[in-house]
Amino acid sequence: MALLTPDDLKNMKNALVRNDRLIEKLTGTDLKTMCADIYGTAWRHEKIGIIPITAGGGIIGRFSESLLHTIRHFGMEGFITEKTDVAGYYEAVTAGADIILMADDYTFAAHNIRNGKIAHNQICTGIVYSEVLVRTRDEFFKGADSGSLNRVLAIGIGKVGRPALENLIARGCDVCVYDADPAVLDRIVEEFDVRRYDPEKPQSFLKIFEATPCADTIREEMLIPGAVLSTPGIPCAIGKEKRVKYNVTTVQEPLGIGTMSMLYQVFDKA
Ligand code: NAI
Ligand code: 1J1
Ligand code: MG
Repeated sequence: MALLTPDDLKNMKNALVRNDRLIEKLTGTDLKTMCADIYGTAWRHEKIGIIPITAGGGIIGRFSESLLHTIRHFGMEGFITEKTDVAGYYEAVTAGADIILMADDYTFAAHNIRNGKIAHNQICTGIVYSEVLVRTRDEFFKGADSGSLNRVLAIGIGKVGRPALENLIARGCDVCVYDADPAVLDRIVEEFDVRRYDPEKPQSFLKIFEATPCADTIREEMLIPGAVLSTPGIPCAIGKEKRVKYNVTTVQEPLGIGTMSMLYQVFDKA
């Protein structure tokens, strides 16, 4: 798995504000309201304990701080433990945390220790970024061919892309899939009722989901001008030049959006 670097998190505060506004512009609700609606849950002043974890690649600079910033930005309460790992876990629970956030190199989890619910970052990230496309209002694409409104191109069907694909299908989208690994692509078209993107017969889209660790995965021929790209992938799937040329609206942020999706998944039902 591609791990975040401190550099990826440098501008996350601005990115969070910008993307929250953008989500509201596209879907009509802000990120928090959208997450509450996806999972049917509500925040009831649960306290969130963030535990820095030293296992594997170790502490990532700005990681815990970015999580704390995210929850406070959205008006929630939390703290970062002084100790790490198991000592940090003990500290979080004894200090009254209701929900634990912690990540090693394989799993970033949110665990609600009151109701037992647990959430996985890759799954919740796929769900929330795909849901932005599902919820983007038709009016946003003024004058677009209405046949394109339900079609989504999904690029990178890995641990984030798969739950995104499942969500897009469950939400009734007509999905075209692409992955650089032919074995992955074969498996996906076998398992799901989706079409394979054929680079030899290019098709263009108004809605694109992307979750790969590569830059520049969006080819010009994939884009209808005015397209919306919802992508958790780092680095960004599209460069500035193409973004401007095709007037692409891009939802992308390195950590906070997925984290909000995890928290709402583990909150109690509304
Ligand atoms: P993964 O390795 O499980 O899946 C990536 C998939 O993309 C693979 O199937 C791979 O074959 C495919 N791929 C690679 N290069 C490609 C290319 N050039 N064109 C098309 N497909 C290509 O990775 P995972 O866990 O799904 O993460 C994907 C990305 O999302 C990573 O960059 C990760 O850092 C990022 N991420 C971002 C989060 C956020 O909140 N913004 C949260 C979690 C992950
Ligand atoms: C490691 C997180 C690795 C990622 C969202 O506690 C710490 O500082 C480290 N152990 C955190 N996972 O980078 C994933 C999570 C995007 N990428
Ligand atoms: Mg995110």
